[in-house]
Amino acid sequence: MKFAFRAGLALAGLVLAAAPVAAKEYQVKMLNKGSDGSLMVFEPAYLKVAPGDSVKFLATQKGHNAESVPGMAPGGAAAFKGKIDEEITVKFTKEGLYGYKCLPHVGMGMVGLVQVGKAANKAESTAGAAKIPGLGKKKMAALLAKAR
Ligand SMILES: [Cu+2]
Repeated sequence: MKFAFRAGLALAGLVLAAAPVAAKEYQVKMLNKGSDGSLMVFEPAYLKVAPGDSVKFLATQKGHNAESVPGMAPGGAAAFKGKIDEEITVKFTKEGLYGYKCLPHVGMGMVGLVQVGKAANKAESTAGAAKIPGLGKKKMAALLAKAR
């Protein structure tokens, strides 16, 4: 019995070791106040992930959503749009940059950027970011500067 259990564990270990690199799930908090004191933020606002990874947007504080910024995604990637206070998980399969925003607070700078693999669509994303209103535009430009 004991031996069978150990053998089972060893087998499970082998299966895990043989599997391809497992896709990861990252978390982004939607906050009224970030850890640096700035108001209305996604944290972390910039994330670099691998194709196949997911990001879960957590309604850590109330009154926010996460949705794609038009023009800020690689060609063929589906747009996403969470409702207010809705926790959505987005799986990113196509390489490139994905800009997103909180609809009520985009003008206050509540934007974020996910880089999936290489930043191949940086020029297009920069054009899309230029149409973001208010402080969101400035914040997104700073996030895009991290993408290379
Ligand atoms: Cu918000």
